[in-house]
Amino acid sequence: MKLVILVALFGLCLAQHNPHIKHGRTAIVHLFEWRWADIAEECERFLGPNGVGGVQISPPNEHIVLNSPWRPWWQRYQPVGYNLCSRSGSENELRDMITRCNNVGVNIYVDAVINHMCGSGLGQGNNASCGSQFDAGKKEFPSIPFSQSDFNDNKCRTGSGNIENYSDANQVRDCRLVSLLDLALEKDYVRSKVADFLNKLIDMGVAGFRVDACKHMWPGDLSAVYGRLHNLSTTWFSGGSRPFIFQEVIDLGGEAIASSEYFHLGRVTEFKYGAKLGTVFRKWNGEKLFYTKNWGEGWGFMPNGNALVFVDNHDNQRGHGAGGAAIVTFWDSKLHKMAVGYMLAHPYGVTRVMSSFRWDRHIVNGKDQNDWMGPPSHGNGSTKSVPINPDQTCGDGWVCEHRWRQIKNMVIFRNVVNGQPHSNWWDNQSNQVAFGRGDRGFIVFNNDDWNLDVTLNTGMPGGTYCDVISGEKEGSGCTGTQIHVGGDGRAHFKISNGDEDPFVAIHADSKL
Ligand code: QV4
Ligand code: CA
Repeated sequence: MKLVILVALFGLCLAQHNPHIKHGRTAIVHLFEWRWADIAEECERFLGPNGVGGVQISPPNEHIVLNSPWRPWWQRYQPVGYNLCSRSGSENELRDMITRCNNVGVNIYVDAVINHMCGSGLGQGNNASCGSQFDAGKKEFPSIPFSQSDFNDNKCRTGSGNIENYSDANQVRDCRLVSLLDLALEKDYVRSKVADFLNKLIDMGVAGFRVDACKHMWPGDLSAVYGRLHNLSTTWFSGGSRPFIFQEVIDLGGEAIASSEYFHLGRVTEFKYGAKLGTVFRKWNGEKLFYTKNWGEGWGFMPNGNALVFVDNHDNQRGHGAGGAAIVTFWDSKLHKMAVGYMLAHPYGVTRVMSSFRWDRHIVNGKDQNDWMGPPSHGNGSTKSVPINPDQTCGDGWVCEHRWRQIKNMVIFRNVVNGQPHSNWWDNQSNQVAFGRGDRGFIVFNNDDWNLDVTLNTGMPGGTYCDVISGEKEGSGCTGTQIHVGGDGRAHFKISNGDEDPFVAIHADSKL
């Protein structure tokens, strides 16, 4: 009996770690600041057909609208209510998107901002994305409603009311993060309002949540909120499925709060991953790609079953959050393709691909003066839709990394090798490495300043394969380099360090 209860409890805990991705798919893409109508189209025309497992969407609830700076992307991290109406669209558009994406096997994960409401500063005005009334000065948000006693100020012990010292766990959780009004999640009332908001989304068909700013919330409070969440909708998920939870906790070490405090509640963002991988591909601090032979837990990252990994995110691609200049973004496209390729080929973690918009980057003394700039928009501040060019790339300032051939094909690679072990490692004791995934896939990188010319054991069945980086299989042909694997599994690889994409990848489905 005791054992049964233990097993049941264990199962409950692990449940929120499962992304419930459909049809053996594996990767999530963050369509940062996209409109719901565009995401619905993208699910049907691209994500479903190309095996993308899910989309992380921007916060769907009502947020402040700012004039100075003008419509920054970060206004959406300042909620003023839980009506599902935002810069990305209306509740009806949101519902339509969730339905259409689920229908083509693509999950939706919601960015949930539940630690706080908007900033306390009156200078920000009182414009809301759907016109709801609120008064930040009086801490009143009548559309929910939240009022003064639903906030933490009485608990915070700093002079400014803001978080001043990250080595004091109490202030990190009970004081305001950059002046954002901090919710009293210890109150049953606040928990129930937050849970109602998330449950409405679950009932609409979302598969889970990226929970924002978890470092700033007590694990016990989060546990109470998660415990109130419904199971996923049985229209698209099997009965008894718990929502997937991945929690944003930035832990590069050296602070009072560790990501491990959140492991039992769901997955956690592993920020060391992108910071280290960026350093390795940039060859900074004497790092070499061959040191990644034990990539993952061997590098001091969290246990595989807890990790949500990414090369860059919407914060650190523009200098917010953590990771600094080491982070590799679309601005360094050559390195970015390699780093994302490495991540998608490697078995560690649940992977998330960033899909960005371009902005007028203007770095002065290491700081981007335009790190606030919002998505491509019309004169009235409304977000532009995403046009698709004839060559399948995106226009109007949308970068669409997820559509780049090399990244798209590595998402497919990850699906094809899913469940296979990391195998047949090779390196040149420098920045040329190769590894396979059982007998289902093999990848070779040349990040040295000289050519690679070597015969390797791929572990793959003999035959001719199409490299999915320089091209891809089209019908019975190959638009890229062909790789001949002998009956003994060995193949010859030549990669010039001058190539735009100095890496090669083959997998079971790219066999000609
Ligand atoms: C400023 C001052 C305050 C001052 C206040 C006065 O900094 O000291 O008291 O004015 O009004 C914006 C501005 C910020 C401003 C604040 C309130 O940048 O200068 O305060 O608004 O008006 C995003 C942005 C933030 C932005 C916030 C709210 O990154 O710049 O703040 O949205 O709009 C830590 C956390 C981690 C966090 C990371 C960025 O542990 O959780 O910082 N990451 C998540 C999100 C992130 C988001 C938030 C958390 C907050 O990924 O995008 O912050 O929801 O590491
Ligand atoms: Ca808090």
